[in-house]
Amino acid sequence: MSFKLYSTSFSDCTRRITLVAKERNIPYEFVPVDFKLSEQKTPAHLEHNPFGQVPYIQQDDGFELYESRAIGRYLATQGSGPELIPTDPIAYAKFEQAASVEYSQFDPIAAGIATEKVFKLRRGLETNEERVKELVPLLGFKLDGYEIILSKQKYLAGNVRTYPRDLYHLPYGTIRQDSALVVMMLTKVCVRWWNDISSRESWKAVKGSA
Ligand SMILES: N[C@@H](CCC(=O)N[C@@H](CS)C(=O)NCC(=O)O)C(=O)O
Repeated sequence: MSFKLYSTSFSDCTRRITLVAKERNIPYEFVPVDFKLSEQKTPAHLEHNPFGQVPYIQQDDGFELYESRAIGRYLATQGSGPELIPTDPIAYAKFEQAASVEYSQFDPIAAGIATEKVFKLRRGLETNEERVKELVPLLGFKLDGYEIILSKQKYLAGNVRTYPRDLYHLPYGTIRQDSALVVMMLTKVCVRWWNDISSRESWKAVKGSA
């Protein structure tokens, strides 16, 4: 199996895909989408991603998929390598629980901080420090919950292996080395968990680019 990955090199959501592809030894071809030309908003692009965003993937047989988490989940079932999604119903239920934690507890706040501290600067806009001051304690409360979970088990979904949901924290968790987010992650969350997931070879391979 292989696929074409349509995105930009600075897309953080895209790294959810590339790190799962590395975990599962799946080759891909990167096809750049030019944001400077707003290529992601053209009718041709909307045919592939109706929200005018990246990433999306395309296989030789015509199969296409957008939404980075869904793509990562699909890729986790392809290729070869460590089992990333459990088949046992109880373990799978825990996987879904961890998925929900990443998506609904962590991501909205992490994305808000990333928007203020990184994405706005890329667009030549100023960080709203007041907003950051509101968001950072909120992230802190969420990470208190992580401490409780991770003091009882190795990963968010249990003790077995590293599921995509752990790995999906990496793009926003490391978005800028000096960002408040990283400091929060390293001081509040179980450092063992963070060191474990961020030292994966898959992450080392993709963290600098898509
Ligand atoms: N939920 C989507 C979010 C996609 C998204 O936010 N993509 C960003 C890049 S990481 C983008 O295309 N931004 C440009 C735009 O919205 O015009 C996913 O996970 O794939």
